[in-house]
Amino acid sequence: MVIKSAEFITSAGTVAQIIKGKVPEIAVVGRSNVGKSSFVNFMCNQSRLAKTSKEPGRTRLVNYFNINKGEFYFVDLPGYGFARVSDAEKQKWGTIIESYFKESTGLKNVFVLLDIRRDVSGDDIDMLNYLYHYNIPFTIIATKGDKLSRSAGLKRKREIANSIKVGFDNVILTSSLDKKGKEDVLARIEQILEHAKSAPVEEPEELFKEV
Ligand SMILES: Nc1nc2c(ncn2[C@@H]2O[C@H](COP(=O)(O)OP(=O)(O)OP(=O)(O)O)[C@@H](O)[C@H]2O)c(=O)[nH]1
Ligand SMILES: [Mg+2]
Repeated sequence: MVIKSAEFITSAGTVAQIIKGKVPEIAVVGRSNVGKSSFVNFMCNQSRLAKTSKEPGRTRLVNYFNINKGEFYFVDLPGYGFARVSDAEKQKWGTIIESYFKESTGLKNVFVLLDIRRDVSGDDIDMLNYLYHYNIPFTIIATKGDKLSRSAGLKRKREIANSIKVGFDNVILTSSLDKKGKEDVLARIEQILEHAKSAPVEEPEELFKEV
């Protein structure tokens, strides 16, 4: 898998604007400031495709990026768990994230980004529980690997894997700054897209039917 081209398509801020198509989508979620937009740029070999910021809360809409002219879409979502926004605003972002999960017809996998230095938060656990509950496949990506030495990074990777009860190899360690981990992520994307081709398409109504 090689990312040859990446273009911004559109932003969605309302349910009606969420793309309901057949192109496979890989969504990127995580706490505000964890490095979602930087991750998209890093993976796409671009510096300003997705807007990034030192201030948490930069991304407020669902942003779609077309990878390799329709091979798949990266979907950069607003962050959660940012303390300094009002409850009303938090609710609005929560709503758009949830709307995305419910309305998207192309979603194949959710990349859940976790800061390598931080303990997994209640919001992260809520997100993982949500994905489990609705049977949405996900991938754990640890970000900002450059902030720790190699050995400290591996130790934290193990702690994160243990705390969310996934295998050590199921956490992909990356650094958008040092451009590390790209091959591992690309291999994962290839796997996801291969699987999407062979798996039957599930209707979202079925996916979200309460059991
Ligand atoms: N050291 C380091 N800093 C990073 C890395 N990735 C992102 N950052 C920094 O983290 C901050 C937040 O990055 P963003 O990519 O905007 O984070 P985000 O998750 O999209 O944030 P929201 O859109 O606000 O939810 C910026 O200052 C980035 O430069 C990384 O791999 N290493
Ligand atoms: Mg962002």
